[in-house]
Amino acid sequence: MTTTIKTIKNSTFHIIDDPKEEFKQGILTGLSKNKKSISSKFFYDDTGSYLFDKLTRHLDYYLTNCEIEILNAHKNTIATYFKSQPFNLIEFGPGDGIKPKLLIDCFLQKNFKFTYLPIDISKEYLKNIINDFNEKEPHLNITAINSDFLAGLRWLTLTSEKRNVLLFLGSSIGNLTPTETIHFLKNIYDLLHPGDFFLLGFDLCKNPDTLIRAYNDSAGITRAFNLNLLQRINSELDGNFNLDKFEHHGTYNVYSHTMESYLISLENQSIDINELNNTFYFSEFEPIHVEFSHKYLLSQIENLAKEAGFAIVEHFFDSKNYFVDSLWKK
Ligand code: AVI
Repeated sequence: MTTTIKTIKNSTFHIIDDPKEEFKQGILTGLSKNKKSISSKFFYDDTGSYLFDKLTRHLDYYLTNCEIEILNAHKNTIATYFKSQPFNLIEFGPGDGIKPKLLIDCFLQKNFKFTYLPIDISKEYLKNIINDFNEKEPHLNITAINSDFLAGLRWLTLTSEKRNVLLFLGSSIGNLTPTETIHFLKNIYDLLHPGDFFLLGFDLCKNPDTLIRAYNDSAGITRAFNLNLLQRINSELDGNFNLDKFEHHGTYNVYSHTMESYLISLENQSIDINELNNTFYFSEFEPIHVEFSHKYLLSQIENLAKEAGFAIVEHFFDSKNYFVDSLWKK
């Protein structure tokens, strides 16, 4: 067993050399707009990550359970595609590691020769995942890559000739805008080698009531997760948001197939953010857009694969057809 953490810095891609500066700029730009917005990438400080992990265990947020069901039911079939040669099992944003562990256990049982390479911008997340796997899977080779997803993938594909199997689970692709999505997929296609695989999670279109429940869960975890953005501004940028004066609102756009999340100001108020040397004015019921979560038709997924250059190998569904893990090949 070997375990390493590599930190990659590479100017070709957007590397976050200074996360605090990026956060400052993001908040300043987003709150200065006519229609205020904050990028959902800022959700994941320690509290945000903790709340998201908690949400994934709540029944209303069906996505995680569906994907766990898919991986459990289809891991042996998925494995048949990778059995022939040693490979790198790369993962973008491994989260709490429960989902990759299902595949990893299966591959280890089959004596596949592979190294697990989680890529994440958070060193803390990577350390946790390494400790967890070292304890539970002492025979697993891990090289954790502390970097932006694309820079990490670029480093890896430049330094290794092995076949790559890239995992991007959990439907995080749905948090990008349509333009960002195709740009991201094309970048991945360019970086992978011919013959490499890409297993990608997508949340499918379904009854809007189910969606609304998932993004307005009965335990209020999503609400706390979204409001934590304001708390993060208070603590990191010396802001004075009163969280009781904003409400979470999750709604489904039936035309774009998108869950949209907003924080809505409950009164006219002005907020000082001292580290930005700025005061922001909110009128009563003014929204801050904080997240898109796109839902997909299978035909849209197939079009995305095609437009990015990938061939579709197989789709793996859960029993309710709520979610799909789609296996693509370069
Ligand atoms: C990380 N991402 C896939 C989640 C989603 O479903 O869009 C983030 C989330 N936002 C609210 N609930 C969960």
